[in-house]
Amino acid sequence: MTKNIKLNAWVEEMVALCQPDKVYWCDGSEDEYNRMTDLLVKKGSFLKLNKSKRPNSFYAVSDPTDVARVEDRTYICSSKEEDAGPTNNWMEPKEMKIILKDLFNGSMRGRTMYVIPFSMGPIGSPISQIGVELSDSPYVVCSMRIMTRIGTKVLDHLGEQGAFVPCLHSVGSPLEDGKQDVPWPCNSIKYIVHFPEERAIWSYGSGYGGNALLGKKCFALRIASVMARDEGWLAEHMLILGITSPEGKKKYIAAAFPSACGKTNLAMMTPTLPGWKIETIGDDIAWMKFGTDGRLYAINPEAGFFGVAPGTSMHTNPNAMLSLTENAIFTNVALTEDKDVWWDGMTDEKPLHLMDWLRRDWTPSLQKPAAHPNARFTAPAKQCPVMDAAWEDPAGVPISAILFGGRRGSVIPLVHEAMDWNHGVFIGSMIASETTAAAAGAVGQLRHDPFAMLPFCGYNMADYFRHWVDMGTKTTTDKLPSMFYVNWFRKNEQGEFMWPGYGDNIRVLKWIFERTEGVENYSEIPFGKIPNISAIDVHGLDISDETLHQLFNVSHEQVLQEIDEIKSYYSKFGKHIPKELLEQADKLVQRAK
Ligand code: O2Y
Ligand code: MN
Repeated sequence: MTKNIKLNAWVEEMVALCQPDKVYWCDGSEDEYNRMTDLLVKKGSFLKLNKSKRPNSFYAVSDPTDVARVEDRTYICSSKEEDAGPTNNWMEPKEMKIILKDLFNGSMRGRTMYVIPFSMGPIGSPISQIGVELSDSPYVVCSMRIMTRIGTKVLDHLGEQGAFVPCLHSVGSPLEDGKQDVPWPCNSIKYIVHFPEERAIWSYGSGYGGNALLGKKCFALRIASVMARDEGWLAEHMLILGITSPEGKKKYIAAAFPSACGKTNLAMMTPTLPGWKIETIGDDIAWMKFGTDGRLYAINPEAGFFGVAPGTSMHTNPNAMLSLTENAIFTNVALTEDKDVWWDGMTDEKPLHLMDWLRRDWTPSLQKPAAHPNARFTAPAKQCPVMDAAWEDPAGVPISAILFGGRRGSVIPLVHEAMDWNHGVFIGSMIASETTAAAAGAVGQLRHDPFAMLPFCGYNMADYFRHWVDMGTKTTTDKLPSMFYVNWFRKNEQGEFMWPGYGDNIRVLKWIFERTEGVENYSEIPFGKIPNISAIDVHGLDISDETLHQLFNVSHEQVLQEIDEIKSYYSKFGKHIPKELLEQADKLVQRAK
């Protein structure tokens, strides 16, 4: 219980609806975490990993039908359909509540309802927000303890009158009439529902990731984007990193990339250029507010990493690997004979025998993946060796540059800089990417993903563009971050990646750093400013001049095609598209002439 009257009343109402056998208020302690993991081990949901290899770490496999965010089951229930916009699923809120109340009615029978008070961001930061998740999943409790700040300290901060976002979650698998539990309970019916005006979240039927850890995508992006619009700040699908030059000058960069485009890798990058240092503030979400000095300050609202495991290795992301050495949870990866974890791409040499994520025997000769492509690690951010000293600073860090990126095999240059803020908003709105396994659905198709927010914007995407345009008027131009579009994924005619990526991306970040210092080492193409070829530091890199030129080459036809693409995309939004963005499209046409 708490002194917060609204919270008590809401919990009481939801208990009456969901009818759990017990209600447990999480205090967030280590002892509680240990009891919860013991319970999960006893239930068969967790397997404790070899403590000499991976201390205090656990292995879970989900139901094979519950492996990723379910975008087609995700709804934004604003009163008016127009306010959800053409990119979101919508239903009238009262109609949706009837469906949900029917589903949640008795959904927790035979289970415990866990009350999880959580803070998104350091407790007490003027940028942070509080939520309370009610869940019947102990897996969610353990994951929320890693991913957010939970427990009594949050309730203490909330006090009697504090506001919170109510987040109701049930796996939708009541245990009545002696029904046996399963290691990963869930329901074939799934609803991930947001009520933006009420600032409430109801999630039913899934126990996985973004569907169930409601602080992350549901609150920190979909609901927070609405709060940010109404209150004049930004809630973004962005990593935040600190970059220090060999001279010791430090800046912070935020970067938006669609799901599974390497945000975690960039956030924790080991630079290949001597003397440069990258430190991590966050790998997925940024909340940004203007400070009294007129600059934009960002916090990472999360406290952990929920990263894609396949492809993560000591080559691709050593700092992520070192973050996972203890106190971690692994979901849908493979299990080694000595009870450690393995996933595709983790080591050059494959283990001789594994149990795959479907609990089947696996040997390399099968020539199929051992882990699910969206298998995840969950680990405390503080374990990352390159966490920035300011990562929990309640004031946030000042942002000098904002990067947009996507997975584009052609057309988009390795890097280009926006001419000004509105042009930056335009290029953010232009992001398109080849799809990956992070969301259920087809892989490898090009989809528009403006600001990497397509699955995460809690209101009409074109109104969200308007909010970005408006944010540019709230301070002086010199205080606004510069904006850039990067593309690490360009391919040559043979279909091979032309840019090495990973630690070599520092070469692009170095140019960006210099541009924020006002170094005039660029030329203009219709898309924007690109580095003079000599301005990309290729020292120690085996890359031909021809490849370097190709990385920036965009034909006239490709520019015209991209303009047609964006104009036809904008037409979906009708009168909601800000005139400033239509002007940017016209300017691009002019520059292309
Ligand atoms: O599959 C999920 O539920 C997780 S998706 C995810 C997790 C961490 C960071 N980003 C994402 C994403 O889809 O953008
Ligand atoms: Mn993400």
